[in-house]
Amino acid sequence: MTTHSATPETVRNIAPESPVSIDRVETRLIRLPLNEPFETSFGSIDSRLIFLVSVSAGGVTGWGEVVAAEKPLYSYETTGTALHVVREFLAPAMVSRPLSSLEDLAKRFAPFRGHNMAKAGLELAFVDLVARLRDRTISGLIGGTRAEIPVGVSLGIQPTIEELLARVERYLSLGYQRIKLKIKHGWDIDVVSQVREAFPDILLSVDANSAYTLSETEHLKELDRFGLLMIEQPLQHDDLLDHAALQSELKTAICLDESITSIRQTEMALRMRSCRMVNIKIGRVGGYSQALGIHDLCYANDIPVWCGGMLESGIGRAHNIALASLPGFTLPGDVSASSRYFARDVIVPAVTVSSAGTVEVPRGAGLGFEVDIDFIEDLTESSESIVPDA
Ligand code: OSB
Ligand code: MG
Repeated sequence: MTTHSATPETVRNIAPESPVSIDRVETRLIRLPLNEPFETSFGSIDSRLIFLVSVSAGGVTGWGEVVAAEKPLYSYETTGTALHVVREFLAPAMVSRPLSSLEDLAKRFAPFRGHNMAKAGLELAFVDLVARLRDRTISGLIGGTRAEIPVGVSLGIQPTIEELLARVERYLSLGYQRIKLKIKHGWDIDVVSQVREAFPDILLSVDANSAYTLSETEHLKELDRFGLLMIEQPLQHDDLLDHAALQSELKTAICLDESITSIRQTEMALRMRSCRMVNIKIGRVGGYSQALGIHDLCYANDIPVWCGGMLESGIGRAHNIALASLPGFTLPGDVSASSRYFARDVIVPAVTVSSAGTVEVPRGAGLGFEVDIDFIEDLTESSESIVPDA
């Protein structure tokens, strides 16, 4: 296998026509209740604290979302650490002098280690701003080629197998093209076996969110008999080595989620053959600058990618739709309808899924959805502004 270094900046110039001075960065926390609890191998939540950011320049505003959760269970970042890092380091760097491009912004953030979700929130808002300033869609700006994207749904651990089977049935009837089951010890082989028996022909995958270790290889090999599309992140959150060993023992493709945190980590995963598919989450990798490079690297190496989700509000969801319009996103993403999680979304119209299991890539400038600022104002628990020094 050959790995080419991805240099998306040289093929995509994500830049305003002339350098843009950001006159305000605004952070907001809002809480959206979930339609039903969402349980994974690392915990359960029944509402989502959403961290929105907006950046303004001369009366035009771009929107982004920081996908960190309240507790450091999926990632070490939390809403609290991200707010700190945005307020103290990233937003001040962003407003310190005019920005000429996404690459310029990414370079300004690079000295600060980690905190990818915090960085991503601001990159998203900047890319929305640039797209609006240039009257382009984000999809068009980043090189998207799809008018609609294929989507699947991620189903949390349920109290009973009957409840899981009912949900699989419901989401298939709504058109979703792929069902992903969250698994953990005690909710794995038997559950997958029963779902597979009831639905022999569907695209089915599982996501362990790092619940297992390499010593359980024999146990995980039992999953090989169900014809799964993939096994997502079975082992440790930052591991590549054990995943490579496990992949060599499994027929089923491993897909990495948590372990893919940068272009460089992806390069290592491909060279080590730690996986055969990659889940790209813009937040986990630090924004568009890295997400585009990971896409390009995987595309050049025939590794299929798909867009992961973090129970985003419509703002993060709209960015995911734009990202998933790139040519390498050949697998259905975790980009469900707004109504999968929320009674009412913060964008208009809400994201909907067609009966064919697709989401349309919007054609309006920027995110392509209207941000429902009145609803956001009503929901806002706290907000802060960062402005340039006078
Ligand atoms: O591992 O993909 C994951 C949600 C929160 C944290 C991690 C994950 C998930 C999901 C839900 O699977 C995806 C979505 O529908 O947003
Ligand atoms: Mg996952």
